Amino acid sequence: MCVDKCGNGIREDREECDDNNDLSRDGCASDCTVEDGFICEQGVATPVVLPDVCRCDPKMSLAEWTDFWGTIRIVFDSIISYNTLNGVKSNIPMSFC
Ligand SMILES: [Ca+2]
Ligand SMILES: [Ca+2]
Repeated sequence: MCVDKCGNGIREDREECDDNNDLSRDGCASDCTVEDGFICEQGVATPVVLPDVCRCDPKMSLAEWTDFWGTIRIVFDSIISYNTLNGVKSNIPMSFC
């Protein structure tokens, strides 16, 4: 018998996501709905179906020039990680979304 089960890592009919656990606040809630501020993608690697991967979906709220030297200020509505030419400057867990 085949029964939809939230948390089994396989996205089934009525599930928006399934990240292979029954925890909330990690992007995919315990009822298999996508949580605010996250987007989830199904991790498909043929022929194996992997659990969904959920990550922050930060929205940029402001970008402006701050001076004549080419400095810009960019503001997001959540904590993000970002890269520069020197490498990753911040890598905040997505639970801070
Ligand atoms: Ca499932
Ligand atoms: Ca979860």
